Amino acid sequence: MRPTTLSIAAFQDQRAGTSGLRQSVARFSQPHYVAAFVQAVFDVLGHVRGKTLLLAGDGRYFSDEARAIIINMAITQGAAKIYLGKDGLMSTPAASFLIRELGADFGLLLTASHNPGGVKGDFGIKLNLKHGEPAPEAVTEAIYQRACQLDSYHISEAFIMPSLQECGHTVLAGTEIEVIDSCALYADLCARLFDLDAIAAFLKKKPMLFDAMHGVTGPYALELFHRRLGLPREYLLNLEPLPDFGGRAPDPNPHNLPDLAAALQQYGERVCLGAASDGDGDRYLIWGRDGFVSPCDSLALIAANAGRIPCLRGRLRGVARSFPTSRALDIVAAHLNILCYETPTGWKFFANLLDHNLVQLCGEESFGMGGNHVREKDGLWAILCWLNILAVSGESVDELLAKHWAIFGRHHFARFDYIDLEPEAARTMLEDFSRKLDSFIGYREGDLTITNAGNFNYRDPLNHSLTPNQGIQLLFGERARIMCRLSGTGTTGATLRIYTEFWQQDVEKPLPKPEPTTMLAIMAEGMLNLKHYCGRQQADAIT
Ligand code: VG1
Ligand code: CO
Repeated sequence: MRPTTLSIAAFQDQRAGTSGLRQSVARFSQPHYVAAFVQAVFDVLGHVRGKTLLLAGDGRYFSDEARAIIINMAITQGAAKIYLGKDGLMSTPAASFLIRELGADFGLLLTASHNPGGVKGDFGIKLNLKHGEPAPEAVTEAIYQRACQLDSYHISEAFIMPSLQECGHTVLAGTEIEVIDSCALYADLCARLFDLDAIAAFLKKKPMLFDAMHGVTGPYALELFHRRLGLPREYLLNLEPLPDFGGRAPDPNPHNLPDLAAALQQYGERVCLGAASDGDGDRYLIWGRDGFVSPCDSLALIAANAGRIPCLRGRLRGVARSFPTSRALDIVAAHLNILCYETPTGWKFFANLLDHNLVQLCGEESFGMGGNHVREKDGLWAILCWLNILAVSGESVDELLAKHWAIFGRHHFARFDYIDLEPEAARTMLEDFSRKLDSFIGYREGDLTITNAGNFNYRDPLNHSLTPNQGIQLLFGERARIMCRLSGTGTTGATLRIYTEFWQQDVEKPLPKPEPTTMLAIMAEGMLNLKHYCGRQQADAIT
């Protein structure tokens, strides 16, 4: 290896969004783009000399190229050690776990999560710090500022990439490289958190279907569900990680899961549920006989049934949800007499609460849930929570939900996405809306009245840092809510998300007509003046 310093013109677009830096593959593959971002990361973290770095990833297109650049730069700049997943694969939750477990200083995760992959898809890099937590905004902002100024980086010529096909150690130019089987280590962790014997016995009677969506969880599912829990292979779908995820976005919502839907039809009553996870393994979906479980309900139900899950039993002191996630969780928390924290969208805001053990369970409406075993949401962990409850309760997914709603009422929830809006128009629309919010207080629609309206600003209860303007919400007392914000994970145009929630306190009574979540979204479109600003009348996707 021959160290060299390359001069570059700085990139001005390396600001991380909700979860890491995400751009199209076309942008990421510009000469020096990855290297410039990585140099900015190393500079902001001090330096990489003598440090241990963990490199994870979901196997998407462009991972090999990016990984080679990062390893080369880390070795050139004197890293002590680099951990890598076998075949270059490591899920986001496994990376979060292993950064802490193995004592790495930080991790770089090569993933754009649920975004599509392939030559025409997206690529991304997430940065996680030494507790395994996603880098907070102060750090990602400093990296962006550094990248805007960067005029050179350090790399070597004649670098030969080590093989990732076998686990083991090598030393390259003074840096130790260790390839690990993260699937086995992750499954060992799960064995400490859940009653795997009870789950295995249950799955023998009533198997589940799992769709890995050609993302990173395929090998984890083989290790955990097949080898350790004895689930026959035929129940595991789309296990092979593919660079383009088989051509579909690896986003586990029912629209993207035709194979799982068909298998659920085929197996009918013979399976207990259908499940799936996203590209990098931090999200999950649970599909019962009556349809998929709303992630907001799932979170609330897991909190209410914590006593049936070994890692949560007797441990819940607090719970947290992102602000657009329904208040189904709040009702359960009040019932359990524990605190419920409300944070902005994105897992990084939960990390501090988890680190200080203020919360032991958190979740988001976007199919994300996790506990304090790691500092990321964890798709397979969420699925195991459900399986553990099913195994000990003897009830089905739909029976459990029906019971839950009978006790706590049902928070109907829907998310409406308006994709590829003109970014300037979308921003102006939200700014103008936010200035008018006061005028909506007192507005009535049927028997719902707006009681409060404002921007969602978050103050971290521990370090007291303020994160302002994370979205807008309109409250109809406890009964309903409208939330809206712009997505921070897209790579083209702007995506507006409108979220609506309606609490049906007594599920015996019929829902009002028209259907409240749709009615509230139509109301929000009107208040935002969406058609006027963005020329749109209808959502592109409803979940
Ligand atoms: C989306 C979700 C958010 C999630 C984020 C990262 O962000 O809404 O809840 O934390 O993706 O998830 P946004 O800004 O597009 O709404 V993942 O699985 O992409 O790491
Ligand atoms: Co993800």
